[in-house]
Amino acid sequence: MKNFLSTFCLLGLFVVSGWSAEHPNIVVIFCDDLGYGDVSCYGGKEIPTPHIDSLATNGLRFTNAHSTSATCTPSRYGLLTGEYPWRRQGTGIAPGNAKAIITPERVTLASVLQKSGYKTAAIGKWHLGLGTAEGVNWNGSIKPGPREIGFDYCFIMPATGDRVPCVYVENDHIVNLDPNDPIEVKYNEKIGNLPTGREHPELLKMHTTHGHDNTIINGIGRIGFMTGGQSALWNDETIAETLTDKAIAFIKENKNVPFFIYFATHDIHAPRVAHPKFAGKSGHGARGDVILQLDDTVGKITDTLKEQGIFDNTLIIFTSDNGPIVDDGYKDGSMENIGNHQPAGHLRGSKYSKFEAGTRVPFIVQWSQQVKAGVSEAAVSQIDLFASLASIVGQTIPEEAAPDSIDSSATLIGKSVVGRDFVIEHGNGLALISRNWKYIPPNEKGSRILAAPKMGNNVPVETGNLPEPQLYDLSVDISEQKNIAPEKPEIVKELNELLESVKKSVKK
Ligand code: NG6
Ligand code: CA
Repeated sequence: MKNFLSTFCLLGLFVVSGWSAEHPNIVVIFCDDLGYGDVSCYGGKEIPTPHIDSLATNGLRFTNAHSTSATCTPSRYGLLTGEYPWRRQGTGIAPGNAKAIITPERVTLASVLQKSGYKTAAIGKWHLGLGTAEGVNWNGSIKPGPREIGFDYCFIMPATGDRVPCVYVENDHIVNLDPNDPIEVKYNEKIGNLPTGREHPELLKMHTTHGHDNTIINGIGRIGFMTGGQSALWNDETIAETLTDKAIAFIKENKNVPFFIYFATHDIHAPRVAHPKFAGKSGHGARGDVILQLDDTVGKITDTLKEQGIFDNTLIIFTSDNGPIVDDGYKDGSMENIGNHQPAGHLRGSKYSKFEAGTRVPFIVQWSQQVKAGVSEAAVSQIDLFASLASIVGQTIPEEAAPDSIDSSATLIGKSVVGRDFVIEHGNGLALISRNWKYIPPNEKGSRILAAPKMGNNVPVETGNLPEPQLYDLSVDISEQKNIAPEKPEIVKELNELLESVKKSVKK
């Protein structure tokens, strides 16, 4: 990439000063549970998302881009380490008191950019564990965390909005914690006297459909138990605003140096509690309202970059950690008010699934100075952000790091239309896309349907598991309706061998 850029410089195809062309600011806006059909630039007609659409109008919108996994923790693990999460134990959906999953000796996307002179920040949802196997000292210094793996600054929610502790962590301490009211967290048993959703459903302002019946914080039952820390509790209505303000402050403070922000929004994960400015405004329940809120967040970030005069040389990647789900455990009006909104667009499946909706997510690259507006059908995966961003900033990756990440920078910035040879999809097992084919290996034992979470109109989650092999021709059947495995045994064999070889070997 460095050579590639220098060639362009020599040809005089762009003129930039000093380091800036090779050290654009990088902002990864990593949304939570945002589906392929949730935003208007991907065909959604019901919920307007003008700021996100503007990124797409001015940038490169990918139609075959995938998160590493169909749930949050593994997806984030893949993006930050460049290693497929299914290669490593302990990368599944983490409880709020999980130890740090990415340990300090690891090389991460953040540490590589940091080494390249970037000021790096993790702002938003973390969900990759904190502390060691001995536990985490919530009332003291919380380590290891993002700052031990390459982030200069962090302002995070330790796990998810629906998991305790419901507090922000800034660098290594809980924000606004009163030492006289220490916080304690447990997942295996109740701790303290705060009421739980199971014992006191009458205290809930948002009821559950499944799970989420442990400690009640702000009238919402969470996963896990906590006590203490009353002055530190977040306010659900202002999570988006708080995180956005932190990102804006970081941009302003670092406008004169290259910076990297891993900006992991809480929107649009459950519990969905929009700010009063957006509550009830979408006509599609809480899920629609927080999509409006997310769009506003994107507008605020892009406006700040413009005001600071650094928008043109900022590489913005807008994407999601996994596909959509309508009922993920709370009665928030999203199901009843789904109307004609299709969170997954025309794709089959949802979050948790290896059908396309599980990992095929919105993915927009905007970098005015380098990326021409357009649409790319190239197959890309978030697993490659590590090697690609390292390449864009001219940083080599140590041999042992990012074993599954391939430099796709030319494709990501639209200089090439060639995508990956294959994409691995991970959601209750593995699937593979190669060329126009989608292959799902047979699975005798895996559950076909998940009992509780639901897509619109109460459609249960289809994991993608079937006892027989599945093959779909995505070029004519993007909705994965016609299994043509029986008619194409040679393709099934080829793709099965490819998948098995990727599982066995580390590609590099
Ligand atoms: C599930 C939760 C769901 C959500 C998910 C993680 C229950 C019943 N369901 O276990 O609500 O939190 O985990 O979502 O607790 S993710 O986007 O962070 O992966
Ligand atoms: Ca998620």
